[in-house]
Amino acid sequence: MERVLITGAAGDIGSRLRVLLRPVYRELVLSDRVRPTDLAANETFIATDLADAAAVDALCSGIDGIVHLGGKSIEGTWDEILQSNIVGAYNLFEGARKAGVKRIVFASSNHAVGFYPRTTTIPPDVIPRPDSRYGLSKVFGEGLGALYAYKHGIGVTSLRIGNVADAPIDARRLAIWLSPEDLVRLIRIGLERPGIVYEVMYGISDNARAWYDNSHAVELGYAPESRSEDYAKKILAAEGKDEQHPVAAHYQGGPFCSAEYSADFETIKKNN
Ligand code: 15L
Repeated sequence: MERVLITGAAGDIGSRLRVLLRPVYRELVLSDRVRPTDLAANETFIATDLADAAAVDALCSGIDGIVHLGGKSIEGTWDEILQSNIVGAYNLFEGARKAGVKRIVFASSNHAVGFYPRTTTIPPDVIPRPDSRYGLSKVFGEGLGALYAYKHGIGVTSLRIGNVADAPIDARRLAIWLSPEDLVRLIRIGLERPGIVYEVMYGISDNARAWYDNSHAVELGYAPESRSEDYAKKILAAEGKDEQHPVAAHYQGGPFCSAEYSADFETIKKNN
């Protein structure tokens, strides 16, 4: 991997990642709508709207590996999600195929499977249960990954990312927190590990309260070094006593599950 493209490079995760990946790869090509103000000598910025297929084709030219963070990172209207995350991801995989890109790491999300209860521990091969239009777009992206891996030979890794931050910010995030340094470890497996065809890993650190069975990631060489439990005492002591929506409290996706909720929760809970 010499030239690595990061889409969504000016976003929260992208900004942290650039700093950590700069010393690892010879050149980082960064794309976003807004130009970062602090470009390093080995970073090139190309402003790109991911919904513009021709622009994405040009962006992918000469690239060895892609970290696809671009698009909307929270819930949005159908039109926003459609353009940014569905059309955008399709254009990206198509651009990569045409340009002969070898590897893609796709930033999926815990919200692709957000409707699993917090009382369950899920492996990567569960049936998707998206909790939002945003989560649904991540299921689509994972599907694209499998299609382009098996049909076109791009080595693809989908990372179902929990929450990337310097430290977990609340009780829910004690289960799903991912430190930026551990994110880099996962990305490097996706970009560099020999033999990757299509893999799904959970993007979490070494979290004692995790809702995910990430043993497959460990088999692939993941050795996380951050532990959310180190922050648990402080977080739980500071956690507000505010009443949580029962749907948000029950499911892993939290407030993404309770937003716009209109089902009969008690009946669903009883039958499933
Ligand atoms: C995500 O997928 C979002 O991108 C991020 O903003 C957080 O909301 C995170 O999930 C989460 O579940 O905490």
